[in-house]
Amino acid sequence: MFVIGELINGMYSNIALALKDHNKKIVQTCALEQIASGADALDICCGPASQNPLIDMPWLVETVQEVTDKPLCLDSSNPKVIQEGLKAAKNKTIINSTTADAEKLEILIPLAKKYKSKLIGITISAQGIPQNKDQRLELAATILTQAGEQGFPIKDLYLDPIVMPINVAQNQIQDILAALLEFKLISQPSPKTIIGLSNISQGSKVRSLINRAFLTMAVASGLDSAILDPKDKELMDALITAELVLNKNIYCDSYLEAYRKK
Ligand code: THG
Repeated sequence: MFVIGELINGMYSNIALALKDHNKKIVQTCALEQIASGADALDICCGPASQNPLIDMPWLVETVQEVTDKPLCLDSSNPKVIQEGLKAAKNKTIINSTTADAEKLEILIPLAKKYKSKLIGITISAQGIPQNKDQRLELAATILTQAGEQGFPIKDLYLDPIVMPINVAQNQIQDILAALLEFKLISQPSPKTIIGLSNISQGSKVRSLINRAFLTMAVASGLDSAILDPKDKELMDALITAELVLNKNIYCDSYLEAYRKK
């Protein structure tokens, strides 16, 4: 599982504060803690609090790059913000994200090719977030077709079925798990799959346990990558154990210690 740490996000009050006076230390500590906890890459998102994401995104990228060479997942719905992040990036990058809309695909696929970046395609369109598995598959197919036509390597494409909070869309969670399995079948070679895990528990009271239960199910549905809180130790232990149960890692009594440090 390719783990992308979610904590450098202006949605969190410490990062919002760091963005206000460009406090490097807060961001760099957050980066290093996530990596020490097992993150393979870091999501970078200015969030709604940022007054000037065109400045803040490259500042975050440069600040994080001073302390790590892990890949950076540039998270914005504005392609211009993503482009500023790409320009500043020396580390490998993942564009997060394009929707299935033509105007986004026409900008972001060429950008991903130009910067040799991976690309996340979320199954959202101008019509909004899909309500069931078939709508998710249709949007995934649109993204895959466009990527294929533009010569983007499908192995570098991550499809995201968009996880909905369980307290508002409980009936969709099984569809999301089924979509993860079926995305893999749409094309050969298969695209990769990704989710924003913590979405599922937004607004719920028992957050960590819901995240943990859902992650193990998503792993069983072939999930390749997740944006999550790597500092949640029980979550990371559940992830390692799920991969063990699925025979992706070899068992030994000390498997948690053995695989924690990969
Ligand atoms: N798919 C893709 N990218 C994404 C998401 C996705 N990026 C953003 C998001 N979803 C994943 N990242 C987070 C980060 C934080 C939270 C949820 C998802 C979160 N934050 C607390 C909250 O809102 O309650 C903030 C709490 C606090 O302020 O401390 O839950 O799905 N491709």
